[in-house]
Amino acid sequence: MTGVIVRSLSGFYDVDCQGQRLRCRGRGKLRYLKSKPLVGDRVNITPISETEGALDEVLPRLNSFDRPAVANMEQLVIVASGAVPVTDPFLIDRLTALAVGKGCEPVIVWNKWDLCQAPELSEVYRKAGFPVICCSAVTGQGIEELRTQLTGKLSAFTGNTGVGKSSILNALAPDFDLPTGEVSAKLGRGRHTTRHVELFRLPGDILIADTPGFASFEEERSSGDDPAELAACFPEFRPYLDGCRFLDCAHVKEQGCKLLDAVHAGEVSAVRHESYVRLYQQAKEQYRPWENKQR
Ligand SMILES: Nc1nc2c(ncn2[C@@H]2O[C@H](COP(=O)(O)OP(=O)(O)OP(=O)(O)O)[C@@H](O)[C@H]2O)c(=O)[nH]1
Ligand SMILES: [Mg+2]
Ligand SMILES: [Zn+2]
Repeated sequence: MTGVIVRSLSGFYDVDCQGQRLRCRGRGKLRYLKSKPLVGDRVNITPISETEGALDEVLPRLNSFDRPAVANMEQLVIVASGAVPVTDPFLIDRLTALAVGKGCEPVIVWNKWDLCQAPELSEVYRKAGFPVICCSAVTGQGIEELRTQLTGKLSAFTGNTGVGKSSILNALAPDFDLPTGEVSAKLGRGRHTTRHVELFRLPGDILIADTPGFASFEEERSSGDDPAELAACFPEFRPYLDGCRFLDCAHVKEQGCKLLDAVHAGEVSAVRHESYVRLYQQAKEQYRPWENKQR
């Protein structure tokens, strides 16, 4: 039987096979795999009883992420908030670049619209070409628009802790009643309420993973990818990447850079370019081509 891993718990995997859920133990040979099976992995299993099975094989992946730890994502739904905890645009830019680099479509969701609206920033991402949905898990605004965006796809929520990922899932499917946590206004950040990754099936062919959020103080390491490939992970930069004076232009501060011209002319967002420069510098420091890191 073929199914999808919906949850992983110390050595066991809950696998959804067309709506039937089986708890599977990984077979011995899985231990020799280089990477652990992840939520979202398509797997072959052998049923042992009505509720149990053995995980035989992980099928080839479309992509995989370390954080959130998921595989085969068609969409990465980046949940942001203008209210506490305020999302740093740099986090959004890092996640969009990560997703695009892995062939996964980023979607930006501005939640807590009832508390704080962020029209300028949402416009930045709309102009960059990403779907942007402004919503509120409390009033229900934008939730149906999000449902349409999720239909027919395998997606994962990500974003900083306390932005409302689990609350949005509850708004999409009120019978889930997932735990959500108060954001501590004093600290300006929430504790992680969601502690494991779990994939949920919703009516209308929606598969969506809830994941633990990022703490606002975390400085994430870059993925070790080639810095020269980073600019193309900002889709709106692509029309400007070929005409620079120098063939090896880093598009950071070089003379005759077409991308910088576009930033100065207001055609490309300066916020997005600043994030690019920061990510480029991190990637340059951490690039280790001789380690031949696997994606
Ligand atoms: N006013 C308002 N509050 C919201 C909204 N969405 C979530 N909240 C509140 O924000 C707090 C955090 O929500 P969670 O859903 O637990 O956030 P999370 O992103 O799942 O957090 P982690 O699981 O820790 O990553 C809760 O107190 C929610 O009630 C919203 O749209 N408007
Ligand atoms: Mg949560
Ligand atoms: Zn350039």
